[in-house]
Amino acid sequence: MNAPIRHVDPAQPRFDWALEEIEALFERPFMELVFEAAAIHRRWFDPSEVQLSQLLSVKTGGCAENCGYCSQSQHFKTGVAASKLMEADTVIAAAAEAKAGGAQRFCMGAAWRDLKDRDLPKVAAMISGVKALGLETCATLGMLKPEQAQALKDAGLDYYNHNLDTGPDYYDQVVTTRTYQDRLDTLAAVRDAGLSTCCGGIVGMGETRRDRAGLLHALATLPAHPDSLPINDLMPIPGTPLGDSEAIDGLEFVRMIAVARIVCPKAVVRLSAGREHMSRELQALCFLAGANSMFVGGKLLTTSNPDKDTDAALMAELGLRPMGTGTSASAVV
Ligand code: SAM
Ligand code: DTB
Ligand code: SF4
Repeated sequence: MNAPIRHVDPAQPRFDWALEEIEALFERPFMELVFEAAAIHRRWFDPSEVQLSQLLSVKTGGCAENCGYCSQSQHFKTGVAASKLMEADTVIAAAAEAKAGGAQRFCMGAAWRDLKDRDLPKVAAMISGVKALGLETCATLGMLKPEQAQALKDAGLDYYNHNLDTGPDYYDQVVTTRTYQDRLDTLAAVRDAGLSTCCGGIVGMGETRRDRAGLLHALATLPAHPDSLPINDLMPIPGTPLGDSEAIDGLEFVRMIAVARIVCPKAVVRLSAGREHMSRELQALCFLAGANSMFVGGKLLTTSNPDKDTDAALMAELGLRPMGTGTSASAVV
């Protein structure tokens, strides 16, 4: 007797991806890949909706880590001056401005290797204040201990961003002051505290397609897929080891978005850093291939991002609107 045919729904999340399967997705004919990603996108999301986050660097520069892409590492001369942790009131005022500009989530970033307990009260005050404005809250503060993750949750934190950055085999070419396992441990603490996870990486750092597949494999085989999955195109920073990296081909970037959408079908995939250098057409292809989030406001952490009017025009032209509002982009952004 023949074995029964198993109908596998490609839109259902899977956690048993093999690296080779993900590599095979990258190898698919471009049009087929984008079509499949777009179809999966439509199974879980309204494809006209885009989630809008805004960043603020609440503690800039002087970081002890040596991430080869980063303007804020104390190991490299990048011209970014180190500053102290901002006052909570100043951060809350910036968040109110971001909300008025159309942001839905406010993400506070600190150039720290890890969160120190002495900074927790001030960070908790920022989070509570931003949450009280009616914004979703996100923070990215480096490594966390389980009890710190819980304290952030108690303060009103919704999301914690902690990226795996690249595939495990390429990781030590990018950073040597921490391990992949360190990142995975913090992500476990974040999940265990009941926080939503924001986890992705960077492309355009000289990695191979296999490394890019390796990053998506690591993400898709986590105990829970990231809720938000940022794909950053490297913002090359003069003075860093990766400052002269060759830019990734635009269509290869779209493949990265499409494969992310397929392997983590329910994640909100963010077209993150690097939009400043992308044409409208390339961004449109990314949204078609399953991206449904972006950073708004003219600045990321230390580098620039398209301004409010440019993004409002882009969203209007593409018929996109802020997620969950049912309102046209021009009315909100
Ligand atoms: N220090 C914390 C950490 O590394 O987890 C939080 C801030 S860090 C700047 C957040 C993330 O921004 C990094 O993990 C990296 O993925 C991304 N990033 C940093 N510099 C970048 C660059 N030049 N281009 C693209 N993405 C970048
Ligand atoms: C993420 O994945 N990208 C954001 C956020 N998480 C913290 C940061 C992008 C930083 C780009 C370089 C800069 O502005 O310094
Ligand atoms: Fe520090 Fe984060 Fe920059 Fe790495 S990416 S040097 S941990 S601020």
